[in-house]
Amino acid sequence: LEPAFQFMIRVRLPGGVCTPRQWLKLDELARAHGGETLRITTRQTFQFHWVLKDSLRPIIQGLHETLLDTVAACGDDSRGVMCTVDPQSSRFHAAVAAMAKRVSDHVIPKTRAYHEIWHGNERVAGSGPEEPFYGRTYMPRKFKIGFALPPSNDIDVYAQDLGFIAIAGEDGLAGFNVAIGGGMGRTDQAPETYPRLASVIGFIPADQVIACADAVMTVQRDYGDRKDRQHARFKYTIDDKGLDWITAEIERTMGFAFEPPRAFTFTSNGDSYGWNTTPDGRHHRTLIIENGRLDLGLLDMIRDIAHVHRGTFWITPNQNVIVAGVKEEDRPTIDAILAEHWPDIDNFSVLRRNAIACVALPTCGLAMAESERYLPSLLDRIEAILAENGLSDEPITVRMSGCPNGCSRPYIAEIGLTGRAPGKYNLYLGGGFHGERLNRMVRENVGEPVILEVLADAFGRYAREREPGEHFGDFIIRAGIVRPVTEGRFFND
Ligand code: SRM
Ligand code: SF4
Repeated sequence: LEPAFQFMIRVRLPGGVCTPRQWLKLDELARAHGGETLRITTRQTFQFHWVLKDSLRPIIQGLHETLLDTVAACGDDSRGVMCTVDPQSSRFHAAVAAMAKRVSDHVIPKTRAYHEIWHGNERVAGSGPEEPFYGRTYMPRKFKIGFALPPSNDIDVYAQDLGFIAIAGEDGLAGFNVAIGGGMGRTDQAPETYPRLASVIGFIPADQVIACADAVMTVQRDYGDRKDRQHARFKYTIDDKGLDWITAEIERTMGFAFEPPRAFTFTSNGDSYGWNTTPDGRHHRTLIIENGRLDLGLLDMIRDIAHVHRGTFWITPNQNVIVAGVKEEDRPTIDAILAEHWPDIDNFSVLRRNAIACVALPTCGLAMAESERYLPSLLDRIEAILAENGLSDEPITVRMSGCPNGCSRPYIAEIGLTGRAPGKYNLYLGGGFHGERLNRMVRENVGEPVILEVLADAFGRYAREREPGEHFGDFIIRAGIVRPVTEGRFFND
């Protein structure tokens, strides 16, 4: 008798855009084979958990019926390509989302093995093991690409190996600033590992995106560390070789030089909640999905919406769902469905709206502590302290991960928590509100009482001493509560 192995399946969904038909298929598969739950991830896609071996093929074949796949959702290759979905930034959304899809299709492995294994396709001549870009050895490590549309930095562009920041011109989209070398993962007690913010190295016209992605990935493919996996991400290649050297090598591979970076401003890395209307007259309704976990109640609600919705769904990097592209006349129908299933759907505190937790226990094999299942109750207590200090309306970013890998991008949160042991976390403060600054550890391996005590002190001072409009993370730095981390390699100093 074979053990009942269970698997996680991650869908490839470039830019987080999904049609109602695809949603209905995902819903059906989750109910039939995924433990009646679906998980929205921090990279704008879906994960099925609790999948038994016999269910792998039905899920992958079911996804294929609606043109979805799981290619390169994991592995040493280019992962899911992200794209800003915040409706406040949607002037170029359609164009840039299409570009994210194009880049994703371009950078995924071209092997036919996936189709042979999961769809029973015959091997055909030329479908051998050699990959045109990845060769036999693929990338040294995972590689992450994302497109940001200022003023929203919802994708956390500084956490991407390769980030493109859209720049408007007089007649539309001019091109992109290119940022390289972001990453979050680190290991406790291993100071040679650290999170790093991506460095902006220049500007490229919009029609050079594929050439640039190819060149950047080529440089990491050829120079990344293939001996030590803990040191194999692009961020370490850049710090080892030097940013100037890497930039020159990318330019040499592309065959042209970057222009100087152009001006841009980010204001937030969160989502815009409720209804938002874009200049094209379309309406977009953000639904808060706490920690991205869709239980049966939420699945029922969104299934009802998917049956009548004539636009698309956008999955946000903050693990929420936007019912996007709704016509004026369809708004009442969507509102009626929401009211029927969840009358107080918007009743989330400002703190909770800006909070993210990774999956962690019970499904993540690397988890050292709870995250998704614990953060909601910790937030109850933090909300109470904020209320005592008159700070309930202050947006403050909180991110929890069950281990130092940082799947919730905790090292750029104003309050970051990473699991060390059951009930114990490292506490970090001082990250930038829109993801522009790393935070720093203020307490190591502590439980809830210490976390709350440190936060109560910091909130008290923030309430008394902050300047108008000053974000919590900025205050923590200005007040000298923590020293700023100027570069990733100094994170552990
Ligand atoms: Fe992650 C590994 C979940 C986004 C850094 N991540 C894992 C695994 C697959 C555990 C494993 O290897 O066995 C987790 C599966 C847990 C489960 O039960 O589902 C896992 N990562 C997730 C998700 C689902 C978290 C979430 O709650 O949404 C996110 C899926 C994203 C997606 O759709 O592709 C997720 N992971 C991230 C991010 C955020 C991002 O990419 O923007 C990061 C930090 C950015 C980065 O890569 O530096 C991240 N995950 C890691 C790492 C550390 C990598 C490193 O450089 O050290 C690992 C461990 C590893 O690769 O060895 C990891
Ligand atoms: Fe698992 Fe750690 Fe990622 Fe959380 S941060 S999902 S515990 S690997």
